[in-house]
Amino acid sequence: MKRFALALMCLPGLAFAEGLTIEEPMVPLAPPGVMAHAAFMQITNTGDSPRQLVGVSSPDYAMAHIHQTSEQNGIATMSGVDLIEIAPGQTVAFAHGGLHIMLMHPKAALAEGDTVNLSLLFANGAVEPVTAKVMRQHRHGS
Ligand SMILES: [Cu+2]
Repeated sequence: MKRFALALMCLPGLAFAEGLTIEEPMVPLAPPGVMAHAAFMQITNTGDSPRQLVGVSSPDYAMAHIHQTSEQNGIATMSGVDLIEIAPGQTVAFAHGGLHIMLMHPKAALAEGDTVNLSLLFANGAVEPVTAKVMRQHRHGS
């Protein structure tokens, strides 16, 4: 998302997001050579006005997008998400099989315990920095 990075630099008085709680940000450890990673977390709007999540960026990857996995006729497909509205008091979960942050082409190999830097961009121009931990995850499917 080069365009996004550029737009950020042009924003005067960049504001950090307030009234948001990010819990359990993590990137499941992927086998070496896998070029697509995912990031998961829970985002809670602890403020009193709705928030619109409109994008994500990461300096650690060539590309980062918000994706939604949905299953149709037993086949999982992913599509891009342009806007996620988070109502006051609402928690939006990014998790396996649903919303996730798609991370493409890591700039360096990641090991367990490493961290991935993410920035969540909101419609009001606020940016929420998130540090996700690379963790081993035992599960079947994805
Ligand atoms: Cu995806």
